Amino acid sequence: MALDAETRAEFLATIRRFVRERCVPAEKQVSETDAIPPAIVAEMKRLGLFGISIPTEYGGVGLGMEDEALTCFELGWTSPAFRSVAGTNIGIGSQGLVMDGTEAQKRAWLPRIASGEIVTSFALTEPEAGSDAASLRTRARREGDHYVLDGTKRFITNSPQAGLFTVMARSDPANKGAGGITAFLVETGTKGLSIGKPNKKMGQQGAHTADVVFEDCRVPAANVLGGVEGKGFYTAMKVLDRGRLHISAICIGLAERLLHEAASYAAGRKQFGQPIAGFQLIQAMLADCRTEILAARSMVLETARRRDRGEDVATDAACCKYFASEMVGRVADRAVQIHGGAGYMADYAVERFYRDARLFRIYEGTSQIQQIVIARGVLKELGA
Ligand code: COS
Repeated sequence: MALDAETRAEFLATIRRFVRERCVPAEKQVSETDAIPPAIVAEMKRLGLFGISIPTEYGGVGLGMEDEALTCFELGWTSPAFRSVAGTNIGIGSQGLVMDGTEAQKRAWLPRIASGEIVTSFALTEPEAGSDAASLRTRARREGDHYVLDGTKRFITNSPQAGLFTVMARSDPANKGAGGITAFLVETGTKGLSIGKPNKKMGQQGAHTADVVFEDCRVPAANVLGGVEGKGFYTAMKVLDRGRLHISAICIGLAERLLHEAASYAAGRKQFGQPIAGFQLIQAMLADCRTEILAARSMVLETARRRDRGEDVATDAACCKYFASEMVGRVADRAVQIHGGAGYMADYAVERFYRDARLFRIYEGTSQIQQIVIARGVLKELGA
């Protein structure tokens, strides 16, 4: 559903105010304590941020992809950890249910996900199955009206906080490919499910990942996502297609913030008797940032609008993720360069964002996976 122009403007202004007045001043604290202040999380729930992508009939805000992208441009202006708190509820944690869940599953879970009462996680990656997601080894063995899950999932975002996992597991051992994989809804507290210690990461402090381990974990057959075996990989791919647009939009918000930091610094910092913003080599870097941000922004909005019209945008979502995540890396690099020695110091936001931005080229599909998806799309269009 697209918001009308007035509601959209009001909603975006509210998110902008929240990000700039509440999140930005807390960035340093979040980085140092590796935690988002509970009052900020509570405010995010009150603003509906956990449920922006969930249909209104299940208690969400029901934004279309274009409106979600515009919201992400605002959210991206601050440390990515703030986005991450609600990110799995908005994206990979909830969208399998939204797209392929049964009516009963949607009614049971989506309202609590939308309100932020429970956090959801998406458990696909494994120690031996990252980019090659279809090679996953977690097994699901049918026993009467249950399945028994065994295996380990790795780097699972928000798993230490999660109340519900969408777990991709191989239910048909004879089928080593995509068709042998089923998605399960597994509640925290289920016997045989345990969460490892949170990983120590390069950046994005305040956002947490950990291993999720299944040992003889009995899950009711009613928790097969969509009620049908063998559909889990396809659900995961559709969820990732959508997630790639969401992440692209976050990259753009962060790139805009980085450019703001770099331009402000350049305007104030004097060398050779004048602000460095007066030097053309600095100006070239600012110009390159602005141009690339505009390109990424245009790509994402156009692709989001096409998705809202019901078009298949899998290839173009990969183009967006590829370009926007690489773009924010270049922008972060230039922002540090413009800051000179100060940019290497933890006192400046760009030092932190430089590390934070590195993840965008990796999660929800590396740049190399996006290239593969794009190239396959091009060849498919050709009928090759
Ligand atoms: N939507 C729906 N179905 C899709 C799809 C999509 N976007 N992409 C692939 N499929 C289907 C294919 O049509 C194929 O169907 P059939 O079994 O009927 O033939 C099946 O899924 C397998 O597809 P494919 O042969 O292309 O799978 P591959 O093993 O070659 O891998 C990639 C495909 C590499 C694209 C996939 O493994 C991938 O996206 N990897 C990255 C995973 C990732 O992003 N991980 C990040 C961590 S999760 S946050």
